[in-house]
Amino acid sequence: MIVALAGGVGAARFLEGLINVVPPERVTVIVNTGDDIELYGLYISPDLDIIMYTIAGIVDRIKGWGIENDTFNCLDMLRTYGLETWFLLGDRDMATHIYRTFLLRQGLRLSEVVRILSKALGIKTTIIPMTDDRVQTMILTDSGVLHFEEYLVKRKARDRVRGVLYKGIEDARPAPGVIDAIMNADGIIICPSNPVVSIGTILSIKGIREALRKARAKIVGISPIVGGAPIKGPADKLMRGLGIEVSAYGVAVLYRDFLDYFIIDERDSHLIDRIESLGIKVFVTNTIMRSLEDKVRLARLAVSIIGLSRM
Ligand code: FO1
Repeated sequence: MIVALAGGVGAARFLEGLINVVPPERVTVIVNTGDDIELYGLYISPDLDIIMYTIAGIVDRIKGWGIENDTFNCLDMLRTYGLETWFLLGDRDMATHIYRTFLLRQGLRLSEVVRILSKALGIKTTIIPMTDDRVQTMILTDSGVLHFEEYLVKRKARDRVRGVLYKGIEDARPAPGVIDAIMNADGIIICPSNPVVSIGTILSIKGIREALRKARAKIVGISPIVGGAPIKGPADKLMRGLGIEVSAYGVAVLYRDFLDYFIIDERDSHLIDRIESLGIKVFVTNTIMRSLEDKVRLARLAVSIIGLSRM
């Protein structure tokens, strides 16, 4: 089994390549839920949905989130009622949130809900939320403490970042299957996701980082930072705000205690020596994923590095 740690859009793009390189049922994805948010009484889980929709082949490919060809009638009506509608939830996407909330209210755990939704969408890959407990990534700014989605979408990441807080992390435990998957993996991939608020949140759950350190499988990461900037999202602002160097090296430092290999972009080849001085072997390639071929090529490299090319 290949185990991947994942956030949202960047991870989903990579995973699309991965399930073309190895059988989808041989992949387990552990997904960040720190971005989860309640709106209109509905439980919304952006990263889980991005991963599910992408693997199911129904994601809006332009945006990288939401469902393709979705309409926004429900949101328009909510706006008519005077509600805030800064988080763009499509009509079909809304059905996911309604059903998830309905199942959670019946007492099911988030991991059980994900299993039900995945099955309904015909997904063969195992998708597990990092935890069944409520964790919320909060961004400390001069305008106050903001939920990550409020910081990113409502306020367009314009506030200066002073710190990051994982609300609820102390009481959160890994979801069933998370630690087992890591300990029994044949190979582990850290997807090109935000190292602070996607992978960083997963790593903050008690026991996960330790499991990665102890895992017998080789661990390869893919840098989400290329040429000193993130491929997508606000990783640079968050890293800078926390005093972390905004580079593939800065990411490698965050993963240095468990990472064996790191794939960085050609534009960052000048960082090889610095990263390798951390005890991490570096591989250089074009990491930008535009086409399916790009995704497959990157996934094939990751899989071959961890020695699983014949799975
Ligand atoms: N991102 C945006 O930039 N604007 C949106 O209105 C928005 C809505 C949205 C709805 C459902 C969903 O699953 C994701 C959505 N995203 C939106 C993406 C999301 O904000 C982030 O990209 C992730 O949370 C970070 O991984």
